[in-house]
Amino acid sequence: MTTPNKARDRLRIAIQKSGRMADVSQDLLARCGLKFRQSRDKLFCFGESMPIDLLLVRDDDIPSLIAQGVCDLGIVGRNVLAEQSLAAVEGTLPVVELCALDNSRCRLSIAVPQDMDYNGPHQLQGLRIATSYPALLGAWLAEHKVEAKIVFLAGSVEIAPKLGTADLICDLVSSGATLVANQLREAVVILESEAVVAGPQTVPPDERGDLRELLLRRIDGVIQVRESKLVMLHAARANVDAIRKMLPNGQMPTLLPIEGSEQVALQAVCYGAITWQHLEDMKRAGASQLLVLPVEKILA
Ligand code: PRT
Ligand code: ZN
Repeated sequence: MTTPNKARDRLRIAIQKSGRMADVSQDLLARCGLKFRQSRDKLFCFGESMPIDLLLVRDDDIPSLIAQGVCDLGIVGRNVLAEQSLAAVEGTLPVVELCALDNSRCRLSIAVPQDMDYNGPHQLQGLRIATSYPALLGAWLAEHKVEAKIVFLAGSVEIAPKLGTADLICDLVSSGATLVANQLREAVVILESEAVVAGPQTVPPDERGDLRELLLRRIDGVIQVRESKLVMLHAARANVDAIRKMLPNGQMPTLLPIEGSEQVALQAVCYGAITWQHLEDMKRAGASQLLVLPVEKILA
């Protein structure tokens, strides 16, 4: 593997090899137009369409691979990035969140036994809390001036209260089913998490820096496209202002004359859902020939 000191001209991205974020990460990069050829050991993917390669690893290794300069970017849960940033090793590059991806959503929460009434952080004083996130939990306890014992567990945190090794837990929650199955109740959310693109704060001053910026712009385009629609309609010029105000998060519309008509054609990219109600309101305001189309690519 290339050492951080040796110049590298290809961008390298770390993503999860297998697990909850593996498929969504591969899918996002494919939507950015990247194609890869996988090595036989299935750990390295060579970029065929652009000089961008992939390293397939455990999610916990992603922040440190970036901090050591082995990878330039990574896709990882904010929970993992935030935990490791608090516990970062001196002399390594600070790794920051560059863009949120709105998938793999979960929250890091303190959960108490179902029969415990939780009415504030002070109640946790002197208790034992099992977690895989000691740095984030420690920071939260310090912020709330609570002295509790942190019991570190790498996995199966939710069974600690049953086993008697802790009084409560601080773990990731998504649907809440795991907590219910273990007679626990979510009391406080200490971090809202989702998948993020992580990287060093500073952009390398070479081709890798340009590639990183290009890829981040494409990722931004892919995220915008998910929720965007192209709205097209006809209207009298006098009604355009009123109709424009009804477009949900609409960008400045393009107006085009219609040959042989007093009316104009309006088209605008809108972010967020366009409901039947939106269309009916626009029709009442004078719009006709309304069309709502999916957007495939955006490059702002
Ligand atoms: O092997 P590797 O180390 O790469 O994977 P991993 O086992 O550490 O991670 P993985 O694949 O389980 O999760 C990767 C990332 O997905 C996490 O770091 C989070 O950012 C995100 N994510 C989203 C979740 C969940 N939802 C989630 N529900 N990670 C874990 N869980 C677990 C949680 O720990 C608990 O055990 O699911 C259980 C709770 O789920 P509910 O639905 O019952 O509430
Ligand atoms: Zn992991």
